[in-house]
Amino acid sequence: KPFKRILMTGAAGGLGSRLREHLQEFAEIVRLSDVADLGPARPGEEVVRCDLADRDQVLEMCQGVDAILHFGGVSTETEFQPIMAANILGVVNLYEAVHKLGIRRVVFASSNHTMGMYRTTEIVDASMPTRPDGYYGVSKVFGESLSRLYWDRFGIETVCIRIGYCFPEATTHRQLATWLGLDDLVQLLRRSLLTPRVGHTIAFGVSDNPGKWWDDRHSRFLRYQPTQSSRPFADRVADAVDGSAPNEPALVYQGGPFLNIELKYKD
Ligand code: NAI
Ligand code: 15L
Repeated sequence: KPFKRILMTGAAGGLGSRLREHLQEFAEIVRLSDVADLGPARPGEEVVRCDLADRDQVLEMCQGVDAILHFGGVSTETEFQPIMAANILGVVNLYEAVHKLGIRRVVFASSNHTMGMYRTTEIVDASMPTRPDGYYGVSKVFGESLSRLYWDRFGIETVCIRIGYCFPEATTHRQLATWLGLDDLVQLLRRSLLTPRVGHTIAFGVSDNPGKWWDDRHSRFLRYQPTQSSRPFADRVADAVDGSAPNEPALVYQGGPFLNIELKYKD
């Protein structure tokens, strides 16, 4: 196997639990971590409870690890405090540990909400300025930027995957454009972990959907070739009336429904 031990943060989450059985191909030991309960370790696994906001716990979690899939954190737009703790302080703690321990590569679950203020009529590529649509998007931009710093100063490699909509089914027009199938996500992780030199790369986590908004010209060297598409969901979605006026922010901007969530410092 390519690695002795890899770590996945956020392993109790939606993506973490769907990915769990697919991680064995990457390493002899898969260390799963979350602040939430993960149940008992299965063969080939280790389970570590860790709050990303706790610097000492993060250092401990990263001991003995060869590469990291960083999926832990707040995954939606909400009040700033928990985003700051898990996504901003959390990623600072993670990269500090990565540097101290000499870990060479990270795959960071970034998000399409780093550019949610582009319009749905625009095609976005990785060289365009970020345009986050809320605190959550800003926290992902922070992670992308911090990982860039650690590449430029210390040569630690990161692939930031701006994930679209990675759930089993697409049920809205926006989800048809942004959908990412699980097999395609696994392929992206494989290419991100195994491509010899990735430096600091921003890739788009999207399947081969008709009408997608993102152009992967800057990450083509990863040789990610999606084998899935949202096309099979299109018939069901075609007639769906979502009740929104065409000029509503949720339809105008790529960030979609996150545009309807108020910016909240605290509830
Ligand atoms: P999720 O919310 O189901 O899972 C996130 C996990 O992180 C949870 O198990 C949670 O307990 C853990 N977590 C939260 N705060 C933490 C903390 N302070 N310390 C340690 N762990 C903490 O989210 P999901 O859907 O599994 O997404 C995984 C990652 O991928 C997230 O970083 C999310 O932002 C990103 N992503 C997911 C997309 C999707 O379509 N599912 C789209 C774009 C990005
Ligand atoms: C995200 O970043 C979220 O983590 C996920 O739950 C979805 O809301 C997705 O974006 C999306 O844009 O649909």
